[in-house]
Amino acid sequence: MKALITGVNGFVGRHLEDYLLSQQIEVWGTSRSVNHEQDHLNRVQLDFNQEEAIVQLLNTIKPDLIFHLAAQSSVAKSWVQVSRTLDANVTNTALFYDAIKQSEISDTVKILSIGSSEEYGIVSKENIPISETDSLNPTNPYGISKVTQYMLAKFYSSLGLHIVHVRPFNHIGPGQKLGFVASDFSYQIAKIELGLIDPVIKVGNLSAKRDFLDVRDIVRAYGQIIMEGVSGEVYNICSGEPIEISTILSTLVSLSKLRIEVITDQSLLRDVDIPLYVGSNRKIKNIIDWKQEIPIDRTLLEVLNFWRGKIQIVE
Ligand code: A2R
Ligand code: GDD
Repeated sequence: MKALITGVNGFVGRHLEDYLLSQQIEVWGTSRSVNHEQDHLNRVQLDFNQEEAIVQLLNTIKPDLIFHLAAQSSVAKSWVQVSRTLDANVTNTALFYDAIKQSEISDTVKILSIGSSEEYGIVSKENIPISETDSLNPTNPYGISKVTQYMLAKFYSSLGLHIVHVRPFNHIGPGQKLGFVASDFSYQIAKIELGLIDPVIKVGNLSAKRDFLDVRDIVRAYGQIIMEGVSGEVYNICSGEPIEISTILSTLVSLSKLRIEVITDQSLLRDVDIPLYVGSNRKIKNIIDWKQEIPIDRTLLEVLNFWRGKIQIVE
């Protein structure tokens, strides 16, 4: 069995590659820029606007599975990069599906489309935990792009491609970039521990509640749902448990033995920040044998240790 991951060098892509390799699946991965040091990792260069080249690539590799991860992944960035977010997440996805349709694998390949809990946007209290049938009211360009990706998944599915759409809720873990809450807090704590900055941590909205999973639990679900999910259908991937952002902060601070002052950085506050996202995972559990395995406290320690190691190497 062969898999192709777009955006393989990103946070989730690397964890997904590890998981698939552990399942004896051959993995190929695309990036907009590939250097020769990565050749042994089956990396291939891919520009989404080069349709002919993508068709050729698919005809050469002939993957059985395609995980389409490549995207502008930051909600915060999407407020200031609206058209870039739509280009990366919507236009590129349509171009990619067109190329798949023209390739020799169009009848056989199984595709996973990555959406987001941000597709739900404003949710009324009686709809908590959020189910896949709840209405979609996105409140930011990222959420809009992911709803559109969902529409594209349904559209191309109706044209004959096998595409399953997933809505992962927040996922964190070692290797995540800055710009996401657990990494942003851990990075600052690691710098404070080394005396590189004053013992003051800058934060955004601490009152929001999110449904967090470890990225390794998420990619395990991806690996199974691509095989078992129904084309054109959508599946939440979530824990079902809300955690307040203030708890993420206090857990990380408690893992460090330091006294740290917390201040709100106005630039980290968003115009709209949904107060509560918590999902129902009933639908996915009906289809695959999956449950959360990694407790979030363990993930947070690993994220902090990741930044501790990285800062020591860099500074
Ligand atoms: O091409 P690279 O190697 O720079 O990979 C990046 C790729 N990417 C893009 N590809 C095409 N056109 C773009 N405008 C574009 N912007 C980014 O997607 C990047 O490494 C990869 C995504 O990696 P991360 O930003 O680390 O996102 P993460 O957390 O791995 O998210 C994976 C998927 C995305 O669909 C998210 O929206 C969703 O999971 O949460
Ligand atoms: N990034 C960040 N940095 N967020 C902060 C901070 C901070 O310093 N302080 C508080 N927050 C709050 C945000 O306002 C938001 O309510 C919450 O922490 C989570 O923010 P992010 O980690 O940036 O994630 P996100 O929820 O916006 O988006 C992530 O989850 C989506 C699924 O729900 C991303 O991984 C998306 O790609 C993913 O689709």
